[in-house]
Amino acid sequence: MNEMELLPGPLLRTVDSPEDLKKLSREQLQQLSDELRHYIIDVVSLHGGHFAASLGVVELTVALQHVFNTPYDQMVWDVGHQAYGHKILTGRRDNFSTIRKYNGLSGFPNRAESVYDTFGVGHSSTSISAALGMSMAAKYKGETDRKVVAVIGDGAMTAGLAFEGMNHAGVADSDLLIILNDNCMSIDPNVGALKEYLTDITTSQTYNKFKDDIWKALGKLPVGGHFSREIASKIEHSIKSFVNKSSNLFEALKLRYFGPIDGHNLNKLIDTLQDLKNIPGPKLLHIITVKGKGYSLAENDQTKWHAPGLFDKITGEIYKKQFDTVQPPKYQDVFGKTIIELAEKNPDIFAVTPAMPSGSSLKFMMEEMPNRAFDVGICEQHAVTLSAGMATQGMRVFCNIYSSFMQRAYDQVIHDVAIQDLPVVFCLDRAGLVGEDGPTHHGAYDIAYMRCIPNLIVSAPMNESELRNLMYTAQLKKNQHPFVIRYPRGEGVMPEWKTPFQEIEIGRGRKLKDGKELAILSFGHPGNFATAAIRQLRTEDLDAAHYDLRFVKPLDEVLLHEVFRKFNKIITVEDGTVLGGFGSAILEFMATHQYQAHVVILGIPDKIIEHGSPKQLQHESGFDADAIYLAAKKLLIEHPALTFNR
Ligand SMILES: Cc1ncc(C[n+]2csc(CCOP(=O)(O)OP(=O)(O)O)c2C)c(N)n1
Repeated sequence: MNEMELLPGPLLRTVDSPEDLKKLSREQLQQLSDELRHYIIDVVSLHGGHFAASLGVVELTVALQHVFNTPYDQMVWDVGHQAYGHKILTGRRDNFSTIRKYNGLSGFPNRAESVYDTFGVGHSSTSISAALGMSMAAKYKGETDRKVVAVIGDGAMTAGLAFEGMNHAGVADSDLLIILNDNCMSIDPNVGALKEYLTDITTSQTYNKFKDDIWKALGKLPVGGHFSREIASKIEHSIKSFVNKSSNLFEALKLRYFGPIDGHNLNKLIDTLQDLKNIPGPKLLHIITVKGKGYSLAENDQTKWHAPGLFDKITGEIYKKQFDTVQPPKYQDVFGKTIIELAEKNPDIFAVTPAMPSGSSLKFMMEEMPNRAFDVGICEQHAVTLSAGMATQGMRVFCNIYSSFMQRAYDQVIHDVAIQDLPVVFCLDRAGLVGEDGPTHHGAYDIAYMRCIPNLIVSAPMNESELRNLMYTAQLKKNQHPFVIRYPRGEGVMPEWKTPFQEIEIGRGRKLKDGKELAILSFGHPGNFATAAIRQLRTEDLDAAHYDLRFVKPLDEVLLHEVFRKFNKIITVEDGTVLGGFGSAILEFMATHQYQAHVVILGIPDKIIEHGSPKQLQHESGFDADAIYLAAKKLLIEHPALTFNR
């Protein structure tokens, strides 16, 4: 299929807003669900994006929009990677194929994009707290008819934040409906005791009897009628008589529990939501769905089809980029293979990931060494403190967390690791601008937020070999401090990446090239952009030196004295915020030692960088090879008087 054939089905074409689907019959709503599913398959196969999660909530999306009065009623999608159907039904059908593209629709709900996107998301497990906040505000304002719904997956439910929200919701006396979309999957199979509990509820006969009895009780009441507090309390009483309160986790948290029901049965969903809409107080509906529903390949390999990239929807072939030459591996795979090599030699090595075994490539070690590598669920805070606990016992834990998700665990890094100076190794994946996932996922702040913490070593490799050597160095017995290694999403630069391990002296940078007119100081992968810019400058007989600092903490002061004695025009390059990052560290050094120089700091500017391809965003931010080249030319042209060497 091609772009020209990309047409929504006949009924979907008539739905410009949720108003339009309110009028449809049950049969038409079923047809609409089918067309919605096909449209998502068509568009994602041609344009890419998150896939399986949206297919799993097609019926729920249609039912919610049919039953609730959005945008007055507030609907909060957790994570938001499953909200493609929501976007299509809420006025974004015709530009849906721009999703995740530069200047196109965001891949996640976004308040700036639509009134139907009630809360900006991307990171998981915020929906219950956000929805509760909306519900409490509505109550305070006297908007007693305003309904608030949070839709959260079983993966997102594993996070502490979700429990904090429920803990409050249970006593807040607000009209909040939490829908637990249980498909047993996170990106990888979901993990933990909660997952087992949910499976028990779904399969146990006691709970199924409980469920049937509730529905019977509800069946006696007028469907769609308005329940008074009195009737609601009768329902509650009948629920309590069926189930010992403390035997249901959600009931124990004072949320009325309903379900589990089949989340693909549209009629059942609509009837249930209509009933629940009129039951006051905090409540949770447990629905069972299949991630990837309706596209059998996705149903059968849900991790692969979480976000498969472009594919042929008929054959299911996922297109790979075609290259003429051997390509370098991804940094993540270098991490995944290297950690096994190191763990084979060092029995103290453990590894932890909060719900990203595939994304981080820790899955290789989890397969080979299941008792030394763990997925702990979407629990970044726990991952950090767990690693700290292990470190107290002499273990050397590689705690692999995406840079933006590490923001969740900042206190744990300071309180549990840094203050106690425990030698945990933090591998911050997806550092820098991640591209299509956009602002919620950019790893923009870690250089700034890590370098201000005492005891931390903060490093970034410029290529695969450097990543291996930093990992090797971090686990050496003599290096007993917390050690951060940050690296970007995607390919490095060395097809021959499997180099022999070499220790890197901590805080030691390297001079990659001498030069005359100016010095470029880089940190991490953007050093490769500097190399390209220097090549370009050379064609114009301009000679720039290049230093790869490797560590932003501790800084290589010996090297920096050399730089500042020789050059008074300096460009710093990093793929992090320019506020408080690598460039700032260089300025601090310059001020402390009273050097004078023109320093241009290139990195992520102090604004929200939206989504697009990494190349587009690096260009927009102004730290790609072109930007470095232009900054160098400008420095030389604007300050010719300073073109002397000291
Ligand atoms: C704080 C945080 N950590 C990790 C992720 C990466 N992530 C995105 S979706 C997802 C799985 C969510 O599973 P679930 O909530 O069950 O939704 P499903 O995809 O199964 O519909 C994960 C781990 C994230 N978005 N936010």
